[in-house]
Amino acid sequence: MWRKLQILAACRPRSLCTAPGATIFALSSGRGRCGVAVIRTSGPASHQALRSLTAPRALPRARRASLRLLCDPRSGAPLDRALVLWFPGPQSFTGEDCAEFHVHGGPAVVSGVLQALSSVPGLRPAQAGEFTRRAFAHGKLSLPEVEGLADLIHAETEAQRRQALRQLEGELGQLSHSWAETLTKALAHVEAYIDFAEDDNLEEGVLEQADQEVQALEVALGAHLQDARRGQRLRSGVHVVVTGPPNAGKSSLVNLLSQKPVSIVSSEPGTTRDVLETPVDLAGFPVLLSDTAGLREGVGAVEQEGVRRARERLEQADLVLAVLDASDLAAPTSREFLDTVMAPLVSQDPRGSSQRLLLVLNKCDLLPAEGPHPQPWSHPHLLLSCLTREGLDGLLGALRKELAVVCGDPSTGPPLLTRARHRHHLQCCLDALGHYKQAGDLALAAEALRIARRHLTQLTGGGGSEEILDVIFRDFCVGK
Ligand SMILES: Nc1nc2c(ncn2[C@@H]2O[C@H](COP(=O)(O)OP(=O)(O)O)[C@@H](O)[C@H]2O)c(=O)[nH]1
Ligand SMILES: [Mg+2]
Repeated sequence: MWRKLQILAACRPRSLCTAPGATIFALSSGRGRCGVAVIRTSGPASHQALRSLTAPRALPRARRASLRLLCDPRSGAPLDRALVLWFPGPQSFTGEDCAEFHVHGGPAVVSGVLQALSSVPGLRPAQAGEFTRRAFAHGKLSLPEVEGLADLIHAETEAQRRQALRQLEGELGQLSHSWAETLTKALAHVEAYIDFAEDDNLEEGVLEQADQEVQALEVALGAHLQDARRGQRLRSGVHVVVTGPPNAGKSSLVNLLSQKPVSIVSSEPGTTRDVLETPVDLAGFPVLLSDTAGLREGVGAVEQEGVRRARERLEQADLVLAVLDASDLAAPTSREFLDTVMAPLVSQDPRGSSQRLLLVLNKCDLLPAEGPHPQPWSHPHLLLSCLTREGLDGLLGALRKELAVVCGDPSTGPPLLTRARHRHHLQCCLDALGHYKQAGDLALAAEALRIARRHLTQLTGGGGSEEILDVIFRDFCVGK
């Protein structure tokens, strides 16, 4: 039944759903059988909802858990013995009156309580993200905090969780708020000059002061924009592409790292043709690991297509894992790979390219125990055996280091930009500051500052359009 109620909510027209004054309810914990399920309400009829289900008892004390027998208000039939909480607004998650019912998590209990709530006048099922949207509308959360909350709910790895939590704590919002204040001050100086330039009482050097403030802000914004998209990468996953000549052990390595049989492993060269992508949590970082066709020339049409796809994927990689057969470095395919693929990668200007590279020499179990280690390339390499797992710890350590470079440490340093939306507003703000410097007259300069400031306010959600809000809240599930 509660599923049906959610479908009902999804079908309602927007005007009805977002109408202020309606009291919404939803299951806020996960679906399925569980120990405890949390159902909550938000809106002016929340106290009515609590009273109706817990009659004849009075409202519990605010923000204190109380044990109550829940009954269906229509039939009086008992539904469950549950903990209930009462959060009078504005001291609640949404800023409105809220109630919570912590019931036993069986589907029949949950559906019984949801049906009982739907019978209380003034209550209707919540839409996806509607609780958070109300919190935003009542100034409880800024837009970056809302985004942080969405990311926290979706976080699958430790590093993603740390980054989302920082954003939820509002660091990016506070930072852009302080930048907006700087611009307000600069704008006040410029406007004062426009209005009172002739006035002797005007402090000297007001325009120079505004220029200095703008310049300092330009530097700060520039530094944030030059973050190599670390925050975005951490949010959406780092692209790690495994490449190398045929038969080097690429698929074996993908299976080893993902701990599942993603790719077929075979001694027959050219087994892997399609790009096989699998999400992996590597040392707390979210990785999209791609296995690709072995790179070689002069093969049939299907394998050629595989090689084309492999090259295409290689270009999109944040981190390249190049795999070679340590016991077969003199083979023509190994040499060709080193000359045609590795050489351009290694010679890339490290500042110009954000692609990282790890060279792995696999099948080290086939090397003679005594004797010199292979040195195929000036680039440092790691020895590994996918067969015996020798060298795996070393590889995992190296991967952790590389991923920390690609994603940055989400716990330290300035808050990272986690979305293209943040980057867009900061870039537009920076562009407007450029116009300020080039402005031919003071009126244009003041207008440029206003535009720059507007972008910072939009970043935190002020003056954001409905469409943008819709996109952001779409990430939420019903009950959030
Ligand atoms: N001795 C040895 N054989 C390996 C190792 N890794 C992979 N192989 C074998 O090498 C062959 C090719 O492996 P595969 O992962 O399919 O290579 P790919 O073509 O690069 O994907 C298979 O027969 C594997 O069993 C290793 O570390 N040592
Ligand atoms: Mg393969």
